[in-house]
Amino acid sequence: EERDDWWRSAVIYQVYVRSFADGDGDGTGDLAGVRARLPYLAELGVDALWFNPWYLSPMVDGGYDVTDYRVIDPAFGTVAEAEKLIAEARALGIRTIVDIVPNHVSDQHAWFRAALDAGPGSPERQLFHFRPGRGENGELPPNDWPSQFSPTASTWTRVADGEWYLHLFAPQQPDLNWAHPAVRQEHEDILRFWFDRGVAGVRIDSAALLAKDPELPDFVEGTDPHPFIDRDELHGIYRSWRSIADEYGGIFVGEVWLPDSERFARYLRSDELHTAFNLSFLSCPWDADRLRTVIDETLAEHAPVGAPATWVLCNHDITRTVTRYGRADSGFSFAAKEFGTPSDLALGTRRARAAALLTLALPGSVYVYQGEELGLPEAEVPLDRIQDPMHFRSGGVDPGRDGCRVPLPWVASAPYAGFGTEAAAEPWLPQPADWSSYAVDRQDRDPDSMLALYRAALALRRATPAFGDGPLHWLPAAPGVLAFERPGGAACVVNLGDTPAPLPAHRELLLSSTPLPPDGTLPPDTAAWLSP
Ligand code: TEU
Repeated sequence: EERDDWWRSAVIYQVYVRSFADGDGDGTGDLAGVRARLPYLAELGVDALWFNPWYLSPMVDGGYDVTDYRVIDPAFGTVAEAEKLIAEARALGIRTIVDIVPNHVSDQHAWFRAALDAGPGSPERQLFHFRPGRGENGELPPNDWPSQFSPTASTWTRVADGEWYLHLFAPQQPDLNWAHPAVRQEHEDILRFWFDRGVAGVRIDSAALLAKDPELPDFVEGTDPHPFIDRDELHGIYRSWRSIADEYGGIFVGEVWLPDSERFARYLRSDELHTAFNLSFLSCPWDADRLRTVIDETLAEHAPVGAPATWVLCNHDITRTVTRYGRADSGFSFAAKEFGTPSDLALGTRRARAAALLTLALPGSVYVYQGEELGLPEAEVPLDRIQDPMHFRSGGVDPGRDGCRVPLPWVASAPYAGFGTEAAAEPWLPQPADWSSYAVDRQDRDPDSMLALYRAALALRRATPAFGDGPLHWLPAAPGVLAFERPGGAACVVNLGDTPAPLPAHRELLLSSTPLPPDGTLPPDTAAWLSP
């Protein structure tokens, strides 16, 4: 059945192509690997796939450094193959969302190479932020903006002729000048290029960073407007993008990291973005009061603009959920990298199972990051194998984000846990020794596995449309317990306390995150879905 508001309640699976499945055996995931696993994704029961950038790229930042938006990186496949994938997924009822990175391009992009060649004062340089340096000989960067990858790294790099260019991320990711009409035109054409190829939606990378104060002033804490975050010019850009999406019935999800909920909601006005990631669970500890506050605030900020909330437990930038929830501070510091003892991981896994049922019962749409359905922990990547530019920008202090990007385990008995073909090369990032214990084929046969839980929950969510977009009604509950009801009366109860909690009476159990005792109580770190 076709619904044009599918996105208001969708479960969207995030595919980090490089690490999903390797179809040609070169050690890197690819479109052939995804196509071969479409039946797996259909059986899992997701509504859409969001693909991290799959375009031509030197992969300095895992593809967030794009050389050409109209070409698929040859390590992944071709545009013709992407079109096949989009159509095959659609035939299984799965929509496709692509990732557009408008803030910057690769330093290998034709525009940047031309800008380097053309020199100071040229029209080619106007497409970026080139400036002379400060100091007597221009030897100091034009301003003091800190890098998004590390507070101690600069956002400026000097080129041979003495000018500097701005890059909020790595030096290989020069920022585009969004005040230039050609930059706007090019991105509108790119949107059409992918909508014409059948995609249902677009994720907008770093969506609040594109616009810059043209004076590029030093950053003074508390300055309003901020010189490069959340500037008003952005809303005009997204309004014109929206009119393009509307021609195709396509949708947007913005990566809008903003602490201020009113400012965040402005991106969700009816003529701008359909949705934006609500990333508040990523920095919220496993605590009933704190989670309830986050849920209430999230729903309150979305309500006035009529946009559905999105729920995110994990993504390719964040320490994996079971590792976060296994920590003494239970998830508070998503960027910290401690890997946890086996008993931390057991606790984290238990909580991640409960968190899955919690998010899947909340109003709105839910994002599931590949491997979350397998309960993968954050992997410890040996220092000499780390590839993430965040690690290098921080001078080696931050291990970076590779630990959540390790290639997936598919077949326990196969080399490299079946990430690739029979005689495949070693995966681009090494897998931990126990990776095969998480393999899909093993979990497939185990009714108590994380995979079995996700399959059951997604099937039940489909059969219970009230678990999607719509109102939420809190039920009375013991301290440390969250209990709420959705339209039609289905309920979700989560025990975040350390003693068993009574379950509401006169309801039938639909699903629990771990098996329940016969005495009708809900053990600590457990969630249950109950019938009306
Ligand atoms: O991330 C944007 C962003 O703000 C990141 O710096 C984020 O704060 C950090 O990763 C948190 O640990 C997006 C992409 O999701 C990320 O993978 C890219 O590296 C980045 O943009 C640059 O394109």
